Amino acid sequence: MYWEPDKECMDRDELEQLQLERLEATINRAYLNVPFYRKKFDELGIDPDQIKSLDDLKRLPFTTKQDLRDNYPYGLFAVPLREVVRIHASSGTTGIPTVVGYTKNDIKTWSNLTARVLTAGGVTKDDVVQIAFGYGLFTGGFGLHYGAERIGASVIPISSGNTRRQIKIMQDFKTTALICTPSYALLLADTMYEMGINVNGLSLKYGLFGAEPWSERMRKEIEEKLKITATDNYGLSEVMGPGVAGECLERNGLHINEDHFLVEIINPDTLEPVKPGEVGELVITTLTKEAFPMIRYRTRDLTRLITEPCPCGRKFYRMSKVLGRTDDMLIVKGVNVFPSQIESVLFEIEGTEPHYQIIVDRKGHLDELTVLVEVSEQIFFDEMKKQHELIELIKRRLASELGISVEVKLVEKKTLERFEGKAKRVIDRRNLTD
Ligand code: DLL
Repeated sequence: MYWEPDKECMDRDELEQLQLERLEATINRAYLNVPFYRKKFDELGIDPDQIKSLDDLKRLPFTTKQDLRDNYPYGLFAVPLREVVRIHASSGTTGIPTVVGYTKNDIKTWSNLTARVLTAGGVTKDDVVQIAFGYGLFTGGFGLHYGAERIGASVIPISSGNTRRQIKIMQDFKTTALICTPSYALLLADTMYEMGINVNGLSLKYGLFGAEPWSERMRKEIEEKLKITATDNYGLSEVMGPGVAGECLERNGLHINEDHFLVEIINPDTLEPVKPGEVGELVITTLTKEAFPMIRYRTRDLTRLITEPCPCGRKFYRMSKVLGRTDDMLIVKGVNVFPSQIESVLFEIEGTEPHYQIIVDRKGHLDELTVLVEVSEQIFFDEMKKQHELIELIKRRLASELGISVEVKLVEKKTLERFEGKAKRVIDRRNLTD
């Protein structure tokens, strides 16, 4: 049930003591070995020895993705390359990738932390684990692979893509746990139905999904279609990859591995901490990383902290499912719109499929938001009047949720693009027409 019960069920006092010791060590290591941090600390007149409590963390500067880019490729490494045994990178959207490194110890820690997440999601040494995350510079495949091996599960490192082959292997190798993005899980499920495969004949029990936001509706849909228990897990390459946080079988928030990561939730505008339990941007400080320590990294991910005890017995605080990213936020007609708001409206409406696409355009000087919604065949071929009613209903609901008017188009099942990795649901055409 637990991978490291002495850590995962640690008392808060003991945990905070450990966090402080590790924080002091991390700050010293960063100050001594990374000129970028030394310069920033010196500019602010901060002496690492002045950090004497967890609260003192607030005095330290934030680190952003831009800092990683400015120091491309190895500028933020705290050890010489000789000690680095693995390098990963994320491509990002702006061109310059962010590069991260791991020492031998970092890889050990990483495997342990993904082993925790996998165990919390139900995986044991008796499982056959199909890892359909990409293997390569992306951290998803390798990160979870090492954890699953550490547990002693039988790992199928199939990587992403080739959906029909995934399904054949799932059948023949008797896969019991599937690991990929939630959107790929849905694509696998839909392809199975198309191929006429009876999912009851599969051996699948658990699905561990992450690397992109997904709604409770999507969880329900995946669980029903694949007949599994689906948990969410979170991470980002800048601070490690998968293994930062993961749900237990209660499926009510993701336990953060707080003995390795110190988290804060801030208001992204004022940069001040939000009130306990409020939604804000997650900021992470690594506590044990050797090659690539991160101090107050602004993740851009929006979530809230859940401090109430979890019935599973783990003492680590949980974070709610990620609600979106601050940089996913669209400003349409001057109003802030998050794709997750649109998804949650569609969730409430009967007859719509979990596939949608958001298109933002500019006609003249006016922004226009169009939501394409897949609907069941029955509705698509229904009489015009019924379709019209559905469109009007979605429009009304969206307008009241978002505060702006939105165009809605119904599209036939399977017309919108499907994804083997992270889904891309927003197309912003405004730059092209500006
Ligand atoms: O996506 C690491 C990962 C791999 C996590 C496999 C879980 C499973 P990056 O490619 O660096 O790393 O992307 C990190 O993805 O800042 C979030 O915006 C988003 N993200 C990751 N996990 C979740 C999740 C990996 N469970 C970025 N829910 C993060 C929502 C997630 N968003």
